[in-house]
Amino acid sequence: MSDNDGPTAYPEGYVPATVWQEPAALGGTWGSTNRPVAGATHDKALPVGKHALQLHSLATPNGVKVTVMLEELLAAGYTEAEYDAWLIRIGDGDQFGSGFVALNPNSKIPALLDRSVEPPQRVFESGSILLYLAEKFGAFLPGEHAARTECLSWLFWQMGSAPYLGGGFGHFYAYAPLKIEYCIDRFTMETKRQLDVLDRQLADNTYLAGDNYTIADIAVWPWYGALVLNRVYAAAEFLEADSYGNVIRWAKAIDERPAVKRGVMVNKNFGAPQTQLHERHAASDFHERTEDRIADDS
Ligand SMILES: N[C@@H](CCC(=O)N[C@@H](CS)C(=O)NCC(=O)O)C(=O)O
Repeated sequence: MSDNDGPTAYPEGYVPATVWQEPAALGGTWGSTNRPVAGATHDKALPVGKHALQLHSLATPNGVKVTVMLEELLAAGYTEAEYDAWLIRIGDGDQFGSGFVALNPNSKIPALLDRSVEPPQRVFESGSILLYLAEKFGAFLPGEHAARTECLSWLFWQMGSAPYLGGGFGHFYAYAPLKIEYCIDRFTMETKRQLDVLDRQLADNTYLAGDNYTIADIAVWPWYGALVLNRVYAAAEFLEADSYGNVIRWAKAIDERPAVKRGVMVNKNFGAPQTQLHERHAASDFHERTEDRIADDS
């Protein structure tokens, strides 16, 4: 991630005022996107492509969950899962445009519009999008009640746990304008505990919810898989990621899936140029990029 707003002078011995006052600048990476109020800042309609499913997103871990799901659905033969993926540049404030806010009042990627139903259905929150698509297509979510419940438990575990990893550990380890030992210790402790939770579950299970690859894996992998594969926060050594052997085994297996290799590229506007696909409107959009990537990997 980029966009460091530069250092902010935070004096020692801060005592909160009686009523919080908004600072002139927050500082740190992504600090300029934070606001204390919701709602749109400007009028901007969203583009509309030819497919029923319109995704507005960015290839952060939360965005990747949905592009991987859509690519998995297409790979499994669900042709109605064809989609247009439009880039939302959160560093530029695209999430505060009126069209995006109408799709997601929370102003965060990913957001989906399904135009195959009347009226068109908006879906926001990555976990809700995964569940919506799994139910719509009848895929990657077990039908039997106990197995479905186990899958949803891990899906909701991810939605509740990852803010400690991203907003807590990742923020204070990698993005904050100053290193605060207390914050890093607190969230490292929690992140390592979460990795141990996953490691113990994956000791006896091929995938998180058992023998089958489900939306639980699709939700958890972009955060915890990326963490142990050292693709977010450059923290694998700090966290001794290699000690979570079952998580590493699981993360590498999912990383090998062709749909995952495609999904991580969609709406990506950072990293090596051959790994980026800013917008995706057809399966053929990957062709040239993928050839480059394979040539690069060999
Ligand atoms: N719980 C939400 C979190 C989404 C989220 O935090 N998205 C971030 C990028 S990973 C975002 O859009 N940030 C822009 C902002 O905060 O203004 C989900 O899972 O969909």
